Amino acid sequence: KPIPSPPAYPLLGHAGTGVVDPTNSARSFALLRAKYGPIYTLNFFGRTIVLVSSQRLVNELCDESRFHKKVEAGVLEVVRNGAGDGLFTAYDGEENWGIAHRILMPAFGPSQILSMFPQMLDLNSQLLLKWERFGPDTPFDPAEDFTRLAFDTVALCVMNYRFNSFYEREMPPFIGAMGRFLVESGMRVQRPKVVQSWMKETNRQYEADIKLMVDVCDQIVAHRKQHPLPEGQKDLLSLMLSGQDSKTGRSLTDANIRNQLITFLIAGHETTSGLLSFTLYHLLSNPRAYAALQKEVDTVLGKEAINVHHLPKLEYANAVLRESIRLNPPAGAITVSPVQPTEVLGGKYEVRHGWNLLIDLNGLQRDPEVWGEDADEFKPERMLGGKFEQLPPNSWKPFGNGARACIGRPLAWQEAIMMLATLFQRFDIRFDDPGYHLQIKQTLTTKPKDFKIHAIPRQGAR
Ligand code: MNH
Repeated sequence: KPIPSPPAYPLLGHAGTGVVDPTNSARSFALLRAKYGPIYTLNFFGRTIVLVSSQRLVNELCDESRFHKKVEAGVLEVVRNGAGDGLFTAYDGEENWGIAHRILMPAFGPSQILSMFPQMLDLNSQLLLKWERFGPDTPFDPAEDFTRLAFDTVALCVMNYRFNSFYEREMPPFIGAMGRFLVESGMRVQRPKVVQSWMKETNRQYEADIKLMVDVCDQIVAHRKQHPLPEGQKDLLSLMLSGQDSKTGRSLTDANIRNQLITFLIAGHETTSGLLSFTLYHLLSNPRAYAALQKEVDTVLGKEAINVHHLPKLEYANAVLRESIRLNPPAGAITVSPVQPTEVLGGKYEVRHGWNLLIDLNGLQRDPEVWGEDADEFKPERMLGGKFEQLPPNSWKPFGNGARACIGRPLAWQEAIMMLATLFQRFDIRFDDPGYHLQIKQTLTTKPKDFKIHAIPRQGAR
């Protein structure tokens, strides 16, 4: 059966039809799936992309014996201009992916993540102090300070390096360079090569942004070589510098280490900051959930300083994050392709090796067959009391799939739970503009746009 597809131009396909807005693809995909259903195809200059959004079809795409991650001919291939063969942009089966995965994976085990608690708390406190000191009259864009938090956290927890972003008015230069780099990488996917070669200034800026990111990472490595960690202390960077792969006996090359650092600095903060920002938006828009979270925080933390024993008791906070990332997954799509020359999806749609099959996470995580007619509503209760564990397989995939799923998930989750709980312990949060409607800012990932809040210290809070 042919896969549905919007009208296209000859040769160009859907390039130039404007069906996919590279500055808000989540919105474009929402319009397209409303019109063409849970599977449809797009074509850019002869390259085929299939968008898939129902749990029934995505469940097949998550079967790793049939489908693997695909980097080629999509935005990830362009992101390789900066992140090279780092974990996130490594090709399926690329040798350096296996070596780095085996060396670095153990650093993300449960006890390793718990041991990051003091460093996470250090940066968490910097945010709380800042908001407290600016006081209730100052409007904040939470995405900015959550970006500082997440960026400083990944650098401190995995590289023992301090960016000290909370002490600067401007965001760290790495973040600006990275944002421009990701936006331009997204534009390049849809742009013909000749047009690209004319865009001299854009291309110069792109190269300058890559160089800035490379320089920052080289500086982190140089700093470590001058100041080695104390005997017996280890972090992700020391594993990169001296770890040995148990299978091949090989270590990471200098070039690969640089790519991993860029990868961790990018992948490690954009999404976490998006998650926390969307979460505040949903809580402010849903006063019942807001009150339920505040009640849990008052019961579990009360006036105590947060510690590791509080974390597993923050069940409602956990459900709030799960529900927020369901409605607004900061990383909106993942791409796979058949391992065999052809596969048949849903018993009727033939797809071929080499095609890019995009799992539209916004669509998947709002599939009414799974989530019901109120799929678009924010209801943390659907993630509580064992309901999350009983969801149909592969209906909630904000961290990707299988071997290529997110390595930083437990780190991001602990950081987000800590931030949410301590924010609610210390502050009442209010919209700056009570009439605010959610708008999206997209780089490679998404965040709320022009969203501002006030943080009002709570009576009797610590
Ligand atoms: Mn993360 C892969 C989402 C936080 C480092 N991450 C992925 C993928 C998704 C994702 C989706 C799979 C991409 C793909 O299939 O192409 N990541 C998130 C989200 C958050 C997040 C929603 C926070 C919320 N990620 C983090 C943090 C780090 C990190 C924090 C680092 C500390 N992520 C990675 C790396 C990969 C990845 C590295 C690539 C893993 C691999 O392919 O081996």
